[in-house]
Parts: sequence; C-alpha cells; structure tokens
Amino acid sequence: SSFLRQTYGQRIQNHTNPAAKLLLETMERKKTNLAVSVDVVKSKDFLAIIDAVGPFVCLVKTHIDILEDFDYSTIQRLQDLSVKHDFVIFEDRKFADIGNTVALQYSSGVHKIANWSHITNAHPVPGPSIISGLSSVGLPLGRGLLLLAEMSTRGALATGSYTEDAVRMARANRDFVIGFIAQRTMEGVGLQSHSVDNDDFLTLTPGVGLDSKGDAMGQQYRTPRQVILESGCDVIIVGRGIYGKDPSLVDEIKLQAQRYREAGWQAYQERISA
Ligand code: 5BU
Repeated sequence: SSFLRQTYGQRIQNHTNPAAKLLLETMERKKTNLAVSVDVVKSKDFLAIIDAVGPFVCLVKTHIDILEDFDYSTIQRLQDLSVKHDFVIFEDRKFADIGNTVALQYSSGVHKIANWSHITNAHPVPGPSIISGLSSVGLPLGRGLLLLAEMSTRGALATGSYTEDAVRMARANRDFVIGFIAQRTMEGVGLQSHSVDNDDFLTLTPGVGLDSKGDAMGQQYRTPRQVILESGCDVIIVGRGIYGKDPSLVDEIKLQAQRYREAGWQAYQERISA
C-alpha cells in the first residue's frame, strides 16, 4: 500500500539517511509540512525572515549565493536559528556538473555548503556520477540529496523518460538520495509490473501560492491542497507568497506563514485519513 497514507512519523522507519529522518521527525514534532524559501539579497533581511517564520516551518530553503553581503558569520547565525526554532536547512544549489567538480563546489568555495546544509539538490542531467561525487562529501557528514525530477516552470524539460530516469537513479542510491524536487509523488514512477521493496522518497514541492497563479518569469503556482492532497507531495515550499515584497513586515510574514502552515497541514490530514 502507498506511503501516502502513512503519517510523517510512521515513515521515519522507512529511511536510513539521517537528514531524511531529521526532516520527518521535525515535521511530526512541529506539525508542519511548510518550508520557506528565503530569496532575499541582504543578510539582515534573510535572518529576520527566518527568525519570523521559524516557529511555523519544518525546513528553511536557501539560495546562499544571492546574498550580496555574504560573510561566513551569516551561516553561524542561520545555524543558531535552526537550533532555536528546530528546522532543517536545505541549500537549493541545483548542482549539475561532473562528479569531481560538484564535490568541490559542495565542500569548498566561500559557501562550504556541505558544512551546514542538511539537504541539497542536484539535476540528474550528468547521470549517476553526480550522485557519487556529492555523496563522497555529503554521506560521511550525514547529509541528504534531492534529485530534481520535475520543475514548476512553464515549459520545463524535466518530463517523461527524463523524470523516470531520475527516479531510477534515486532508487539505485537510497543511502544518499532521500527524495525529489517534483510536482507530484514519484512513488511507482517508471515501474511496470515489478515493484521495489521500499519506494518511500520525500517529495518537496516549490511553485506553491494561495493568492497568485504565477509570476512574469514562468513560475506557476498551485495551492497546498493541490500539492499535498491531490498530487501526493510531502513538503510545500513557499517563497514570495510568505515574505511578499517587503521583508520588513515581520507581523505580516508571520501571519502568512501560519496561513500556509495550516493549509498544508489540513491537506495532509485529509490525505492520511482518506
Ligand atoms: P517563490 O517565491 O515561491 O516562487 O519561490 C520558489 C523557490 O523555489 C525559488 O527559490 C526557486 O528557486 C525554487 N524553485 C522553483 O520555484 N521551482 C522549481 O522547479 C525549483 C525550484 Br527545482
């Protein structure tokens, strides 16, 4: 039977990777499947938004390379907030190069992503060697990887057999690949008659908005209900829907985070009791 009927807590036992377990434990403990994507360019705004939404989220998603005043002390503050509010960190780096290069990009440079990000992600386009390159750095640190099986943008090329091959790559690397960035559950995708023992991957889904259908640059939004209940995803990732245009409106940001958290959790409860 499908993992979609199990609670997040029940699903912990389907996973061995520490980052996957930590995310499911956090979701169960805090009763939230909301992740906030904090796409702002000033460290001060970045940290203020995270402190405001912290109580309501299971995960904070970063694009650390857009901070114009980046300094490694921002990472220490991010980690302090992750302890204070009990959330998982996901750097949305979208690695896409050969194994040797992604291992260096993941471990080194100014950002040293593997040092602090519990979860990161990669495009499957280079083939399985991207997983071996990243896991050589991340697995010993207890990190987890999401493969980009689909995207939320209009006209995305990650469809059909590309998506199926991404899922096969994940199944062959269960120790490090904990799930997908996708628009629907990948459970059973690419499987004909045979099945696999454990097809429980986590599905984290961007392109979520309650008030807007998209933006002027190809983004497409669906509601938490469409994503969690109708499409079988596990985590809703919300950016501008929560922090809007003005990162200084902390009370409004808290209200929006509560609103999305409630919508996501309601859809999940309907799913597990269906
Ligand atoms: P938004 O403000 O909720 O539209 O932000 C969405 C975030 O998710 C943003 O950081 C994107 O880089 C990220 N994203 C996405 O929107 N769609 C995708 O398919 C992938 C990532 Br993969």
